Amino acid sequence: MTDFSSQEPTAAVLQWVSSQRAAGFDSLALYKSLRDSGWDHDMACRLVDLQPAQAPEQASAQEQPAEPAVPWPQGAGQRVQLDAGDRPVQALAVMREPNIVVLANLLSEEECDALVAAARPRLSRSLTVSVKTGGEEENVDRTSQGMFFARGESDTIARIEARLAHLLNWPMENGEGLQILRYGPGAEYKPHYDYFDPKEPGTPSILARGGQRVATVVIYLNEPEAGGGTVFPDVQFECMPRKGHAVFFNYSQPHPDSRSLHGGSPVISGEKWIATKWLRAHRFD
Ligand code: PD2
Ligand code: ZN
Repeated sequence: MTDFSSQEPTAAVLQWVSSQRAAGFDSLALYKSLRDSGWDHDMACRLVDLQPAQAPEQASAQEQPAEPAVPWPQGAGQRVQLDAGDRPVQALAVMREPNIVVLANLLSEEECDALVAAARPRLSRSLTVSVKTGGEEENVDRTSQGMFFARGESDTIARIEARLAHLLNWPMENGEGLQILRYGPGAEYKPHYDYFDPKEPGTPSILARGGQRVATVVIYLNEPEAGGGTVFPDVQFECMPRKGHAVFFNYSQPHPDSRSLHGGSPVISGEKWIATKWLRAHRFD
């Protein structure tokens, strides 16, 4: 758990508060984002000019008492066949701490091909969300090309999103739009965490829209000839890409204790296409 209660506000957080005010966020919205990124009640009130009694003393995401609910493929670890609504999906492997499920047949071959065909003309060098600024930037650790679909952009995308919501028991509205990535030979995505680091200055503005990421689904849209597995270095686990299969993992705390460190190994030959779905704690509009 991150505890900033003993910290004095940095110039970065003061600057963030004034930029968010300029963008139209009110004190209570800013208070909530600050609490979610680890500031205590009194300091969050001070930073947004509220009297302590004016803000509902809301627990930060990190302080919530019981383990918060996170997405999970319903039935994984108890049976192979899972109910994804419109399609049977299989849970082939289940690991705990980190919480990983390898899913078979999440997408049909036709759905994989349709996503690749729709994404191909819209690819550009991949950007990642910067927790320093809250904006987007090129990342040397990520040498792929990518694009985002809007949620529900086509019938195929809406069907896949409804399937994921059913399977994972998580509202469709809490999902980011599907991201498509293409890796050529030598391209990789070095190990990283998908959650936003609560200590970074740009994180509160990212969390203002949908809260933390709590789970990831990496869906394989094709099979590279060699390389390109998804690796979890903390447990030396690697999931190899198989068309239509996926690897799911969740992280209930935005902390390395989740052991959710993961990366995309270099493609050795052929190319690798994936669709990534990130799930947020709250509605993402
Ligand atoms: O391509 C992958 O296997 C991979 C690895 C790590 C994708 C992501 N992260 C991601 O999209 O977050
Ligand atoms: Zn990732």
